[in-house]
Amino acid sequence: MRRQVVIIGSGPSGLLLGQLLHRIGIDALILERSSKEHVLSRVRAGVLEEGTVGLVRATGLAGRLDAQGLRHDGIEFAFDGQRHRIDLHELSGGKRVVVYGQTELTADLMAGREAVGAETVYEAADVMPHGFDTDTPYVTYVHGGVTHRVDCDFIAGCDGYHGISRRAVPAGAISTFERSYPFGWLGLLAEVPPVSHELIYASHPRGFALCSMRSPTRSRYYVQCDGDEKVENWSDQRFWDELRRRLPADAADAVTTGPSFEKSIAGLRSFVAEPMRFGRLFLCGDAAHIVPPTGAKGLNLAASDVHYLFEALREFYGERSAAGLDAYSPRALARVWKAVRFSWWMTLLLHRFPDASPFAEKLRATELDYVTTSRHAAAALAENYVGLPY
Ligand code: FAS
Ligand code: PHB
Repeated sequence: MRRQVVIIGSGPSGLLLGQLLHRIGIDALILERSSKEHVLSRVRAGVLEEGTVGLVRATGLAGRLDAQGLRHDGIEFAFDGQRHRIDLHELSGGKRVVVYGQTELTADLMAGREAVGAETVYEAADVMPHGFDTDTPYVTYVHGGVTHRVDCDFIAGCDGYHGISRRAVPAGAISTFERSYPFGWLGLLAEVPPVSHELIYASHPRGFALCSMRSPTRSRYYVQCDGDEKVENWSDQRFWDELRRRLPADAADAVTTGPSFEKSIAGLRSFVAEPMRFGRLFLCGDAAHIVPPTGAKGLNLAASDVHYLFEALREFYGERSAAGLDAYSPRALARVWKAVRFSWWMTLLLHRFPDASPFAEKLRATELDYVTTSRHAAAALAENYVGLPY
């Protein structure tokens, strides 16, 4: 079998890239190790930058996103019993974010791919990229007990942090940069109206909390928890009580509780692999970088990687120029590191670190005070939160 591009992974990165390539007649096969149902069962991101929305529109599959996505002009910071609104739209010169669940986006992209008959092999086992340091790369995988080989021009490693693509690169050819955080996020989804029409990022001596949503009737909440916490230790009641303890009184009183239908814990880390290109193999999205979700950047970085890689592939096949391919890694990494910085800064700003010194805690309180009283500081936050230019 031969394809122009083999995409490893059917998450947002792989699906966005696959659809964009299909629309310009470039033949790409997606190999996904999980079932379609498992991919759709994952609850992850919720906030899309305008650049991400634009990319989804370029796939022709933004119908539901445009109809159901919630346009948000601001966010709130809550601390010391008070709420402080950051006017993203005004401070960023007219930009905003759209709240639309990654799960919904993945479903839209999967449906769109099926509608045009583009092939995804689900439950593809032992996927392995080969020969990407030559001009004749190929990928092998096992499906239904049969080993397959796909010869191709390029391999897009869109297989996330735990994928095979980055691990297939010789250790001497790759550098990694990492920081783990001593806590996690316990997330809950419930069919209850959100506590507020915009997101509330709360910083409390007991820990961080986030009030988000998926629709006017579906809420997404998070509370900071210990890094070794187990979700089975958290009844719904315990979650609701802890969430309300970390919110200002008016918000706490306004929380509508109800039975959760999803509850999970995500660890937090910052991670970057450099470079993001190895001959004919290109790393994209979480395969190359991870950010703590505090800045709502993970999915949005995957989108900008896809933008750069798609434009490079379009140029290669359209003009037989490798300039874009050669520029992919430095271009993507320049934006990745700015989002890594912002996500790290937001995480330090809003979370209680168990081993923080009194001096560090005073600095954190000062930073919160500064960003909610200085227009310049708030503008710097806003331009990063709505998404830096591609
Ligand atoms: P993904 O991990 O989404 O997709 C990779 C795909 O590759 C998966 O379907 C996987 O099954 C497949 N795969 C892996 N190994 C493979 C192999 N060997 N062969 C074939 N396929 C393979 N971001 C935010 O902005 N906000 C959030 O709140 C947020 N919460 C998150 C919570 C969790 C638990 C996690 C893990 C991430 C969260 N993120 C969040 C980040 C997340 O949204 C990612 O940025 C986004 O999924 C990136 O998309 P992909 O790069 O496509 O990677
Ligand atoms: C979410 O709705 O899942 C969400 C929103 C903002 C974040 C992280 C997660 O910073």
